[in-house]
Amino acid sequence: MSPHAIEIVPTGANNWWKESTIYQVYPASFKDSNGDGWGDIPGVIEKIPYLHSLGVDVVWLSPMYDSPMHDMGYDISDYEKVLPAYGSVADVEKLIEACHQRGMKLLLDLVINHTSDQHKWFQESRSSKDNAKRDWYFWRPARYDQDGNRLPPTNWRGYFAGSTWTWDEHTQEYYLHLYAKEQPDLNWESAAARKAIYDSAVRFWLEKGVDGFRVDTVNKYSKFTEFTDAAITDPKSYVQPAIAKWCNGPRMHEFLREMYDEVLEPYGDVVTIGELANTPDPEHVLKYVGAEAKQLSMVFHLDIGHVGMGGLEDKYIFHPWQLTQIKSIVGKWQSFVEGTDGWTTVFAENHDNGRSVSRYGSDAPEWREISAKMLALMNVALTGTLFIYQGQEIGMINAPRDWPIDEYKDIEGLGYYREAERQTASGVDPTRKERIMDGLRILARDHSRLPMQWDSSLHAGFSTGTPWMRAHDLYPEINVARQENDAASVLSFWKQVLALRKEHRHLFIHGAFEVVDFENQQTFCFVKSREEKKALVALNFTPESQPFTQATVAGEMKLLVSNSPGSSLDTLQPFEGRIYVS
Ligand code: TEU
Repeated sequence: MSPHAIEIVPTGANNWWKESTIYQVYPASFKDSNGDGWGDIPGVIEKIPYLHSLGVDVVWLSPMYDSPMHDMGYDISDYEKVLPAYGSVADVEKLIEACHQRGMKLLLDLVINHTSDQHKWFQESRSSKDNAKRDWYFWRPARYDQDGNRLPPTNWRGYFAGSTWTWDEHTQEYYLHLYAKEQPDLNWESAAARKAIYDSAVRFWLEKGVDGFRVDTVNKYSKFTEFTDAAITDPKSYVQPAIAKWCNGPRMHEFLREMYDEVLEPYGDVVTIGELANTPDPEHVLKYVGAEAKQLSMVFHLDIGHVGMGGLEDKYIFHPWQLTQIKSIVGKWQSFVEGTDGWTTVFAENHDNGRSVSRYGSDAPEWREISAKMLALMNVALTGTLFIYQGQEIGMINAPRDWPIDEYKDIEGLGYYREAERQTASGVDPTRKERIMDGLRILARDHSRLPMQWDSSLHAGFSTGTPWMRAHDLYPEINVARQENDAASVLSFWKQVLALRKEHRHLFIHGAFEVVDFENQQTFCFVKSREEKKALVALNFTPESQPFTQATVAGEMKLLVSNSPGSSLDTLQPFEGRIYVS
């Protein structure tokens, strides 16, 4: 049995995935085995022993399917084929075996709200209005204004800026895409389309032995198909934020239950982690993740990633945040499962967000390691399934602030930047271009997509070729090789605290959460409790010493771990984190 074997604590349903530590691999940037500048599956296989030594139980592999890569693989042209730069289906089967032989598991990314416009389904659908697959996507006629100018069917603004509709000259209709025009939305109202999705995207890989899926944009498959205009909230623009028009639509739970009953359940305890947007009501979330709902195992609540962001139309305008915002978000999604048959997730980073040290700690040279350890303590002490993103375990940070926009590759951030360039150039919003650039330096998805930093050799040991994206300038200082044998490193600290999380799983994975001293804007203290056991977690989110307001309580408990050993009981050092137990 693997040393990381997941012994289930009897709390509610015994599911293997509740106590797992899941590590997200972004294949393009993880490890390039053949020197073409792109990460690949053989490179992931090569690093499975490293992940196993870290204490990882499950690997979540972001999309590796064939794709034109407009959205880095979230635009899939063939669910049953692997992007040639990443390898082959046989390579994925070898990866599954490499995980399973170590008692680990492998999850894939399930992207079934949309396909690539190069998928054969869309190519058929767009070929003619009477094609059998025409209704596998959303096609609608144009509207016209009083001057006869053609307009899209609705005024909806997409996630990547611009309209959610693109005109098709050949069949003289618009098609819907919430994301890029190269990502047409599948019409889940079509039973034939759903069956094809289930067979090609889900069953094909379950038959290969995958253990579950992270489910992309999980609550957007059922649209409000009346396709009415969104309210005008941005008078400077024709297109308007319209997220409520496509999130949690009328058949959403029906579709997910159908997929569970017909596709997933026959394969046993297949785990599904939904990416759930725009669903602030915990009661509604329980309708997705309650065991009795038989839809999803758990979901990512994206709120933590939104700290510091503007609204949908201003996602990349940075807003200074207060620690109480983080306390509220963490507390909400820690507590909503208590006393229910639901489950929750813990994460601080993923491929869609800036690095947590840069966003919530400090990436200043003197603070980046200590704040990385402080954030590690927060993550390992929280209830739910824990997710770590590649590089988080060594304290990777955002790209240097002086990198120009040319170093940013992500379609979403570049969409916002180009739109801001136009608005600034036209005088509509003279400062928007600079404000968006400032926001991208903190919030851009690119920051999590720089090559993984393995060692101090050229390109951080990621590739012997020229990486598709520039490696961080600090890779000689921040890399796995430099940290693996350093007991004081961020990597060593993560290994230590992941083991403590398993040792004290009753409290850390299953315990009830309660924040204390909520109004304190410098320190975040919370209690985890289960039966007679209790843990007190104290986190200083500032680069200054702060009074430890819970010192009296802590004095009655045993210090389990600190990132600043030897500090005095009543004062938290800069970015100090401590966990006490009793
Ligand atoms: O992201 C979805 C996504 O980020 C938005 O729908 C999110 O809800 C919004 O930005 C508010 O935070 C997934 C993938 O993670 C992302 O990489 C893809 O670009 C996107 O879907 C399209 O597949």
